Amino acid sequence: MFTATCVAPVNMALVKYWGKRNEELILPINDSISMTLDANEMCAKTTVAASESFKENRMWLNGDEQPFQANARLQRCLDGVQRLALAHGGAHRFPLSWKVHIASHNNFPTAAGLASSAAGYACLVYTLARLYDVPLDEQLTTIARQGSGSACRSLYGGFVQWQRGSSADGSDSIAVQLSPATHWPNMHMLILVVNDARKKTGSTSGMQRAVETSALIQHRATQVVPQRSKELKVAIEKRDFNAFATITMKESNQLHAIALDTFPPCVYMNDVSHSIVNFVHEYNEEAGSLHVAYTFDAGPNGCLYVLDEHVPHLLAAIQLAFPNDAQQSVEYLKGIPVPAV
Ligand code: 2P0
Repeated sequence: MFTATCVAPVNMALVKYWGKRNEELILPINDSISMTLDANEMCAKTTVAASESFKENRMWLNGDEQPFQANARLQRCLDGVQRLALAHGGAHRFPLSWKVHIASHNNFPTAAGLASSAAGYACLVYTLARLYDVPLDEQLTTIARQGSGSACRSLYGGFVQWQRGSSADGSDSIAVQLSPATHWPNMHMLILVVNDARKKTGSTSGMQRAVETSALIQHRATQVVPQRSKELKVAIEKRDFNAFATITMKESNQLHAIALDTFPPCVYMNDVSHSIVNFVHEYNEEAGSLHVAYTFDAGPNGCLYVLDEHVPHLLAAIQLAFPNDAQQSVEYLKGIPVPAV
């Protein structure tokens, strides 16, 4: 038996991926940019074993067996990595025909809008690549993308761009690292878990419905995102927190505006999410400049970006604004330093 075990962290989008131009190949309608968390914090951990004695491919997620054959994305990731292995001269240690058993665990809520599929599929594809001796390069990101779009960004640390690409086969829809986490070492993320229940409308169906029904989404993809992506890359390069924060918050707001413009609408943020938004704007107003930025994915949980020097003051203000005895609301709060690579 041969085995490989890897961990992959979640990434949080700054410029959001929302909408596909090809559902099967998972090709997006716009570029997206994200920041990857420390691999020791919110992550997926996957072990893959290959053995001559296994009768069929099997997969367990958080201890529960998942139907393998019925999961086209899972099958596509396995086929994709095996194809790359063949292109690199075949799996060197054992025949590619051997079946695999895959066990994956998330150390955070699954499908609560906390990028669990991003970490999960990135981890699966990377672990398969290790097992079959396939190198991490842009081709591997195209396989992770076919597991879950945002997964291609979790193959790299730091700041990462998923390029939309223009080819019909998706070969140029790849993730590239813009800069490693060490480029902006005092950048922190705080995750505010408002609700860790499984979300009602998943991202895949939410964005599909948006492409079909939103009058605003094409304007966003063609007129807004290209400019914002350019500006955010410059902000990251210059470590310009003010520009970074402005673009990030506007991106979050536009994602949720598109979700509401979808018919029937997708409502991901709740009252607590909106009070976090208000809190951040009031906090920045009092600070006299932008000290903190929020972003919300397809769920109610908030992600705050803040520089190291402002973390203690911000944490104290959050605890005052969302006191422990008032919640249900903010159940869990964790500072996640960006790792040194
Ligand atoms: C993102 N999200 O850029 C955006 C922002 C959620 C909001 O990527 O259908 O789970 O598997 O490609 O990757 C969530 O979508 O969707 C997502 P599929 P995915 O991070």
